[in-house]
Amino acid sequence: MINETMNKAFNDQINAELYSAYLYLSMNAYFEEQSLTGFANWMKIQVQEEIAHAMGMYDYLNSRDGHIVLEQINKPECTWNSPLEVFEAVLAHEQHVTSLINKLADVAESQKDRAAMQFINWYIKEQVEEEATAKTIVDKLKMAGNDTNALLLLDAELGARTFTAPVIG
Ligand code: OFO
Repeated sequence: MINETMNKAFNDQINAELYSAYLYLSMNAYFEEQSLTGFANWMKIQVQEEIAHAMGMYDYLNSRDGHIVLEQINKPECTWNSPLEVFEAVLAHEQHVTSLINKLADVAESQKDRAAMQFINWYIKEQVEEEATAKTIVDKLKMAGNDTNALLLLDAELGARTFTAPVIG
């Protein structure tokens, strides 16, 4: 059975992952409105990824005989001035999530919960990928600058993204 401190830390992170899904859904709406369907597709898949991250912890907490408490999800940002601004916000958000996952790992360590430490390792690795992906898109958007053709090429590239359910843990 998981202890109360660890249980609470997982519940908080489930909320943070669901907030990430909500934020990316808001970004999906922004791109849909701009008719940048490839960027919109990328965001929709990111929503699915974040829900999978939340559900990974949800299932884990249940498997450890924990107690799930679902809190209110905050309203996400909904206005941006450019695709670059959106992806700079994605990168900043993922850096923030990395710090949250590191704090979750600190709790597991302080509670000497070795099983949780091992489980959280998957998320630590995932955050490296999350930040790297966002950074690559930020860099490409900077390269594209005001070139509409370059933007549409990137839109086509992001439109090819598909969802594969992650195997967590
Ligand atoms: Fe769940 O990794 Fe992004 O936020």
